[in-house]
Formats: sequence, structure tokens, C-alpha cells
Amino acid sequence: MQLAQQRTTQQWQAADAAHFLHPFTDFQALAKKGSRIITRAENIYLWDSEGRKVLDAMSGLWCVNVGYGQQRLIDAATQQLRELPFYNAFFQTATPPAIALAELLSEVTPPQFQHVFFTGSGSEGNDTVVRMVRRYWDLQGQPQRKVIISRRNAYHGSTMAGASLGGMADMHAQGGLPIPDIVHIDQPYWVQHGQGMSRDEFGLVAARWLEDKILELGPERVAAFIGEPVQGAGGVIIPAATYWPEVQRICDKYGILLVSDEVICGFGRTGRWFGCETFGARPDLMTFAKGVTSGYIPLGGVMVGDRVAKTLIEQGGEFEHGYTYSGHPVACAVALANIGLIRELKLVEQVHDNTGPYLAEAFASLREHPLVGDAETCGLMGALLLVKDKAGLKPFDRTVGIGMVCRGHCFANGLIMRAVGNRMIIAPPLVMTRAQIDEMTALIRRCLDLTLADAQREGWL
Ligand code: PXG
Repeated sequence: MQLAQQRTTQQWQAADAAHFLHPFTDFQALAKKGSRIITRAENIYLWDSEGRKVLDAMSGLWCVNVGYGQQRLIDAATQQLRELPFYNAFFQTATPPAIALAELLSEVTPPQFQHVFFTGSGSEGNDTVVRMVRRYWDLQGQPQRKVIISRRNAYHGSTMAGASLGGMADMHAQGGLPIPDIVHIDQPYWVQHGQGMSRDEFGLVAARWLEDKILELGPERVAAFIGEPVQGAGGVIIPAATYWPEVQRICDKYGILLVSDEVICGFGRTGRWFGCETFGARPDLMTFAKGVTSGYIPLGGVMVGDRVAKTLIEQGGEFEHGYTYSGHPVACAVALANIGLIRELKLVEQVHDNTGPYLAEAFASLREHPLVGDAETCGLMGALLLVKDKAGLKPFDRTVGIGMVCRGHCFANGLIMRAVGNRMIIAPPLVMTRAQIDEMTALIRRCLDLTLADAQREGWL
């Protein structure tokens, strides 16, 4: 019998509550309520332990780009587990899957990237970025260049450096973060900071906050700027087209390194292989994870551009950094199969030419809903801004928790959609078809209607 079938939902929930501390969770509240137990998945659908089918519009956690149940990935893992389940990449050794993946990543990433440092996750990738950036400037004879500039409401992971780079105030409040020499500027969120300007004008204004911060700190102290092309966990904040080219110009002007955190945007999400290609930036370093294996098995890393790689290789000596699972052969074998499948199914082209524009139309049609103040997409990610009043995008009272109300209806109606404050967000698997986009849009519309009915009944409007 499959493990899932060996206990009832209540038994799983009781054992879960007794022993399992979940990430980003109020342990006591969840223990009282009981977790939803997910037992299997296929394509873009999940099933829970009660046999309920759910459309997973979040790709697991922004990662299952090729959808669930892809035999090619399963076979790659199985074969590699048989042949060589593990060997490390320390002590002057390597395994064929890790070498082949390093080579393939050089091919699918922008041309400045010919080298990769593997990690086990996106957070470890960003910790690697901090160490690498600081090592680079030491080797350049500029050890005073330590400060990394990031943005409020960014998410770069949960380790000490990842959470410090991130701009989540609640995370910083727990554990004395950020660590020294990481500072934040405001995010390029037009609704919050830009109303009254055109989006393109605002994009330039927001980018110039970077220059202001560089000048305030002294350019000689600034090592790097890091950003997600589109902020994912922050609520799918899609910057204006003017933003990233201006950020690039400013980084070039002061010689500082540009880091693109592609953990969510990488591997096709935005309709190009990497988000920096969609937005017109040429980063020196790129963090990746999630979509590299479609989440079938953990893997992350940092693509190291020529500028940094040359210095580390030619002048660096030993780089005192690495993880047991850097270049894990099974993870790398799955990544090889995953990237092969993305290419074969032409998923990046499909998102760019077909399903991405189709999703944009579907979301545009949701703008007519009385609760929706704004609807935006980029490739196969999107956000709906829920508002009390469309005029001036007037928000609901915070105490209402409108996003969580809507998310509750999604759960109850067989749809996984995330709520980030008053933004309802999606990032479905890249294999999603037009018919499935219609199916998802109909579910979203139903949940918006149910949320509106609550708002009318409870007097929130
Ligand atoms: N960078 C970005 C841009 C991410 O989105 C990480 C780094 C960290 O990756 P790991 O593999 O260490 O988790 C992430 C992860 C959410 C949510 O609520 C998003 C992430 C993780 C957990 C929850 O949207 N992104």
C-alpha cells in the first residue's frame, strides 16, 4: 500500500501537529486547524487526502515548470540513483551529471555566463552571492566595497544572508537582521509609490533611488545591487519596462556588480529563459533554483559571469565555500532532463508567443470585476489587486484581510492561488494550455464573486 493510504486524514494531521514544524507557519494555529494533506499530482492538478482535485496555479511553490508526473524526470532520477546516488565535488572530483549540467547551463543562460557554482537551494545561492561578491572586491584590491543594495519587499531566501538581502520587515524583526552592510531601497511598485506618474516615468524614478543610495553611501563602498526581475513572493510586482535598463545604466556608471535573482523568473517563467532577458539587464551574477529541476528534487546555484569568474579563477586561489550537495548527481541528472524537456516542448516559446499573451487577455477581462483594481501579467505569472474602490485604487481596511478571504474561497473551490496582502497571485506550470487558462480564469472569477458577496454582506465596501 502507498504510504498516503496507510492512515486517514485525521491521523496524518495529528502526527503532523505533533512533530512537524512547518516553514513560515504559526505552529499552534496550524496544529488546531490541521494541515491539508496533499497526496498526489498530475500535470497541473493536485489531489488531497480526501480525494479532492485542485488546480495548482502556483506550480507547487513557483517551481513545477514542466508540471507534475513527467516520466522523463522520473527516469533520469531513477537511473542516476542506481548508477551513482551521490558523490561530492570537493577534493578535485566531479560527476558526469554535474559537468554536463554546468555545460548546458552555459548554453541556455545569456552569453556572459560560462561558469556555475552549485548549491542546494535559492537561499544557499544567495549566501554564495554575498560571499562571492565580497571575495571579488577583495581580489580587486577594493575590500571597502562591501555594501550590497537590495529592495524592501524583496524575497531572497531564509538563511541569514538570504533573509538579510530580502526586504521583509517581519523576517528582519526575528533574529537581528539584516547582517551588516546590506541596505534597502524602495521597490518599483507603481501602486504604492507611483500613482500620478505614468508607469514608465515611475520606472525611471524608482531606478534612480538606486543612484541616490549609491551616492549617499559613497560609490567606493558599494559592491553590488541585487533584485528579482519580477518580485515574486512580494506579490508579483512587475516593474515598468524603463526600470531595469536604467538600473543597468546606473550599475555600469559606478562599476558595481548587478545580481539578478532568477529563482522564480528563471527557466521560462517570464517568456524568456531568464527574467533579465525579458527586462533588458545584463547581470554579472544570477541566482537560480526551483525551475532548474521543476522542483522534482532540490537544486540551486549561481551563474557566474565572465567579469567575476575571471577574477576568481585567475587571481582567487581557493574559494573557501561549498556545500555537501553542490553538484548533487541525482539533482543534476533531473535538471538535465528538465531543461531537455523545456526545450523539446518549446515551453519558453509557448509562454512567449501563445499562453503568456492569452493569460494577459484573461487577466485583462478580470479588470471588469468590481473588486479588481489592477490586473497584470508577465509571461505565466500574474497578480490581481483587490480594492475597495477602483477610483484611486482605494484599499480595503487592513483588518478585513481581503486577500485571505479570497484565498479561502480558492481553497474551497479547487484552486490554489496565493494572497500577498491585497494581491492575489498566480504562477502556474508552463505546460498550462489555453483551455486550462480558461478553466483557471473561471475559477478565479467564481472566487472573486464569492469574496464580493462576503464584502457586501459584512459591510466591508
Ligand atoms: N530567491 C527568490 C527570488 C525566491 O523566490 C529564494 C530566493 C529562496 O529559495 P529557497 O530554495 O531557499 O526557498 C526564493 C524562494 C512564497 C515563497 O511565499 C517564495 C519562495 C520560498 C518560499 C515561499 O511566495 N521563494
